[in-house]
Amino acid sequence: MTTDNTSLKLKKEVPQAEDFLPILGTDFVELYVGNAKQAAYYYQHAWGFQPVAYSGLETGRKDRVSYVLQQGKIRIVLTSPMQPKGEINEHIDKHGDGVKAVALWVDDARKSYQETTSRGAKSYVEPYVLEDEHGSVVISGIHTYGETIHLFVERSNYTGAFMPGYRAYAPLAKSAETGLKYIDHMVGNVGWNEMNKWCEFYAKVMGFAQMVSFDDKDISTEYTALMSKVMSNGNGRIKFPINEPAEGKKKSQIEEYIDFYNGAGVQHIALATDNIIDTVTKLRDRGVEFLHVPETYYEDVLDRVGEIDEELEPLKELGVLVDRDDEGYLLQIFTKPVLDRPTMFFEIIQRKGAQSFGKGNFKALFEAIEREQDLRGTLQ
Ligand code: TYF
Ligand code: FE
Repeated sequence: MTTDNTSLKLKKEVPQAEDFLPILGTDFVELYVGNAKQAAYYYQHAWGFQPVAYSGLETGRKDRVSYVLQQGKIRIVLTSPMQPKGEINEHIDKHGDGVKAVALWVDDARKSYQETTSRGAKSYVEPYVLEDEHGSVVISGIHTYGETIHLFVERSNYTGAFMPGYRAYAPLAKSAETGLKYIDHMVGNVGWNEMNKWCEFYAKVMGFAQMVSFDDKDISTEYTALMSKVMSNGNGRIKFPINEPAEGKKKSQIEEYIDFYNGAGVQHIALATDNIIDTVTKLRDRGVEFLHVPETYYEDVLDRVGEIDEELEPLKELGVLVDRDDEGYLLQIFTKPVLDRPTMFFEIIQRKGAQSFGKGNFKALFEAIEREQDLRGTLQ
């Protein structure tokens, strides 16, 4: 007879089915924007991203321009059209500035394409090879929610700065980094009753597993509600929460997003730091706007989360939220939308053991978002 404990242990030791889509990490996030030159300035001087590479007229590319920026392991690509019509113009026309591609770093872009399309993924681009004197990069791509895509990027044979077709980008002035290290998670907003469909897509087509699920009872305020499930890949490096709106007295933030983005898309990108007070102080000094949390949040926060390493005063001053789970605690804060449309925003997160998403903060956070919606007149 085995006890419950041993059977649990045994279960863990049974080898898992092989991961058919091993992912090494996020390779880059590409935004389609109206004016890449000025967006690059914003991400460099407000956020502390560093210039990496450039592609445009000077590199022989006449239809589009791209700036590649990096901070820690976070790489962003800002792309604008240089001609009328075409995919990029249509994307911007419909959505405003927003994330087009979440590119995943893989060992084998051909196999990634084969494994996902054979499981039902819709092809965006078949595998192709780019080459220059620094080697070669293989890229393939599939569609996900809305008009968002996943690219698979294989770069083990490449030693250049970014990719063939790019050259060094050396702007006149640089700004210091703000302590951002890696992408912790990227969240998608999808339409009414579409959350399960997209979670099944990540499970079936990409081999992800569900980490957590929040229903409208977990995530509701007096006025609005939403539902959310977190999908994660085999090695846990990639975490994609998916949100859908839920019925409430007033319009939820997810509906507001879908209205202004004209469909499903990336809602927020969570960037990790190992010193949230320092990072947020720097970002705020450079003009990045964060959601305001009422002082009352801090009256009982330590009763809720227990002892933490940080002093409460600077957290309160900046509006940083704290939550605890059985593995540790986390600190997080959310920017206001970084575009004129109330669509995409960023989260800054510092994990101190906790691997969860701040469930204990949902109410305070969603009330803060509702106050912003109210100012915009979109909380009807
Ligand atoms: O990613 C998360 O789950 C947390 C909380 O619309 C959250 O950052 C969830 C939904 C949402 C905004 C934040
Ligand atoms: Fe988040």
